Amino acid sequence: MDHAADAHRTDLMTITRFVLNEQSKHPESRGDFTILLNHIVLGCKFVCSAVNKAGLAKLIGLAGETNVQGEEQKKLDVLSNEVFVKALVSSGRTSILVSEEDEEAIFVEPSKRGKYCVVFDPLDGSSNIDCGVSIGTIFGIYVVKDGIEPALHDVLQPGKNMVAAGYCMYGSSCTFVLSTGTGVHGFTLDPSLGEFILTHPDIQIPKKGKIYSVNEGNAKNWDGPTAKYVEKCKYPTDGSSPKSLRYIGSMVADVHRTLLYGGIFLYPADKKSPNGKLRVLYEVFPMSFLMEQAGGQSFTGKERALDLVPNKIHERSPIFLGSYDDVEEIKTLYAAEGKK
Ligand code: AHM
Ligand code: MG
Repeated sequence: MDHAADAHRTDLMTITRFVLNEQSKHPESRGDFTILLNHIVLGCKFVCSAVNKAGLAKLIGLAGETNVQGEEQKKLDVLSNEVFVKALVSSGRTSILVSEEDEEAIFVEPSKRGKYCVVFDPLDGSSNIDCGVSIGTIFGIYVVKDGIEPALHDVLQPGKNMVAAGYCMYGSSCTFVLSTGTGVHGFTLDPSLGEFILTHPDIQIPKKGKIYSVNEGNAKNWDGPTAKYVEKCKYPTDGSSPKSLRYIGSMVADVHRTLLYGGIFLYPADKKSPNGKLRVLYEVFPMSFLMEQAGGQSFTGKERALDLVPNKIHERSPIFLGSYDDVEEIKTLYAAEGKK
């Protein structure tokens, strides 16, 4: 019998244990964050199970269609949103929720309020569900200002004010990636235990990568610096090898690969979408927070992404994120353009 392996199995670092350890470094903490995170994790487990069963359960149908029982079918993104909203409200630790699925911010009723605001995309990349591509949940967490009635300005804050951010990827395994501002840590769902186990402690993105990731179908509408950068990826002028192109079209999967293997992910502005496509609060900020915590960078074409101050909850921004050196290159191209 392999006693070493056995000993390991009895000492699993679950996500709750990990967060409790972090919390013990702050004696003033009352465990609110651990409770909030447990509710987010519960939502992710629910969505993971629903995504895995989607084909079988015919959950893929359009919202508004009826199933054989005559009940209205819910699309997975609608279902996921309901799950997260209910989980977050019932945690008793939130005051404001911003979801990609809801036009307006949700203000939690006073009796259930807590000190956190959560911004989230319950099921990003959901247009990929039908073909089984990895999709995910993205979230960021702010703290409301003490003693003041929660208001929209509590969530219209720059990304650098987030206290935590993460995503859960529903792929060949279910992976939860989290940062509370002390590095980036990855957990994998052990389906037999129903627990996320620490499998990727302290993720560091390679300083330079060999992959670029962008929807090149938009190339004819790109601006000069983006076009130049992608040209350099394909035809490097410094004697290095061309980069490989990988684009899934599902942000969580593209960013997860970028975090682990290095490289750059771009969703730039173009003539048709001058602000790009991705949403500042629950796509750009959480992923930028993770990139910086892993030693990478994130840039909007104008500034550090986490410095941006959103004016609207569903605002969009161009985004370039990934390995430090790769993002540095695109920053240089935009700086040169600015001097023209
Ligand atoms: P969604 O929030 O409507 O799912 O759209 C966001 C997704 C991201 O996951 C992905 O990075 C991007 O859209 C892909 O866009 P495109 O199809 O334009 O390349
Ligand atoms: Mg989305």
